[in-house]
Amino acid sequence: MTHSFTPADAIRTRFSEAMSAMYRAEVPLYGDLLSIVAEVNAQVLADRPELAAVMAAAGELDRLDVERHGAIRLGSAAELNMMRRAFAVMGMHPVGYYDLSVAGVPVHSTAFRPIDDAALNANPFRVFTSLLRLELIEDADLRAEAESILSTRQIFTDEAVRLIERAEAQGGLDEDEADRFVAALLETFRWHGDARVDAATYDRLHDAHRLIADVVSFRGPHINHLTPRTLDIDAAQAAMQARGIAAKAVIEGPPPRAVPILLRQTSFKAIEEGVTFPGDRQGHHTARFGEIEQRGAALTAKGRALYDQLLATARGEQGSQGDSYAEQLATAFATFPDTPEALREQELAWFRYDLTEAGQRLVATGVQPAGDIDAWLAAGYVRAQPIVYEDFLPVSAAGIFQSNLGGTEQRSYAASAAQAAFEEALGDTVQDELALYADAQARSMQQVRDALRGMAVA
Ligand code: OOG
Ligand code: NI
Repeated sequence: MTHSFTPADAIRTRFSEAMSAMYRAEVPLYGDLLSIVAEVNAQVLADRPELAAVMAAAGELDRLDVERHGAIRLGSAAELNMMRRAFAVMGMHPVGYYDLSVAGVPVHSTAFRPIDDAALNANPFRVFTSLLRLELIEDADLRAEAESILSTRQIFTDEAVRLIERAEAQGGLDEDEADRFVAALLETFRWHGDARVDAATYDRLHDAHRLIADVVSFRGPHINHLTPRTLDIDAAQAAMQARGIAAKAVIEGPPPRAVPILLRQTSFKAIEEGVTFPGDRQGHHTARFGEIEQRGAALTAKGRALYDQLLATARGEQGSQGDSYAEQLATAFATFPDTPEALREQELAWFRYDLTEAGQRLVATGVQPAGDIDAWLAAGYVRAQPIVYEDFLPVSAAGIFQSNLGGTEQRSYAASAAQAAFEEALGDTVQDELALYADAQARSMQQVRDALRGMAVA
């Protein structure tokens, strides 16, 4: 028997579209964010044809309109384990380990996302996935109670589990199975307003930490935001404010730059939702919010160390001379090189290499140019574009968690990364994002060398 399986990229796209339609219906603000981001992006591409050309050449223009990331928070190892298997059906794999306990949030996290170039360009849908760390709840009784509540929760429908198992056994899903899988898995991400715990339990969990109530009280890990990617977050934020949408005052991440790096994000407090507790008691809960982001160059370990150092400087000096945070950030980052050439020469960012038109013409002549990549760049046969950062930033994520938990509360936990425990729950290791970028860069260099060296020496 021959199978014709639906490509994982196609299942991921269907799922992200279904999620987007669901979230638009559940959180009206999300529709506003999409239209503002679409307008800003169209304007940026119209104003900057050179950027449009670069993105088109890199295959990145098409993905922009569909590009989203979401976030969920899980309650147990078993949930995380099954979630890994569900995402694998869609070609999404765990990348990176984020310890948020340092920021007073009792979770640790990974990002499920596609990893190879073609899959990223097809649809880079990612889900920041956090696991509650019950061991960080100090009150032993409350900890035991939360654990027991979660032990009886089933966040996946039987149909979803059946189709995950079938995909693993067969090596894929046919068209009909893929559609049923998407519909079944969507149930896990939906908002369920009927709490599994009574109002008094909710209050106790909430007093321990709002996030604990959010994870433990409900039937599933409702998707808490779905973020479109803008090419100009300052313009998008101004457009939001002009429409009266309350954005966070601060854009998380690096300051505005000529060559954007990493990730800049801002979030919007979204909705307070009605909750029905057993016995029909009514209450409310704030879980879901809006967020937009701008993505820039992925940094090498050296670039990232410089970024972390400058960010710490800016945060440490905040308010010291009456300057705003934006000013502190701009001052601190003045020393971070801001041209593609400097970022490449100083090995601060990762680059993808390809042939220019002159390089392609040279290949057609069959004449091999002397030297290596640097010489070919100088001669105009090859160009280097920064590789887009596909991951997250723990300091930004913590800021976003904090602002959307609805308060100024700060808890502190003894900082303790627990990657081994996380991976044990996951049932897999997380991939190292730096190794993925290094591979992408090395592959592109090899392709360029293969193209230019398979010929007679000039
Ligand atoms: C996740 C927050 C992290 C981001 O963009 O950094 C995140 C959460 O609030 O569950 O999505
Ligand atoms: Ni986010």
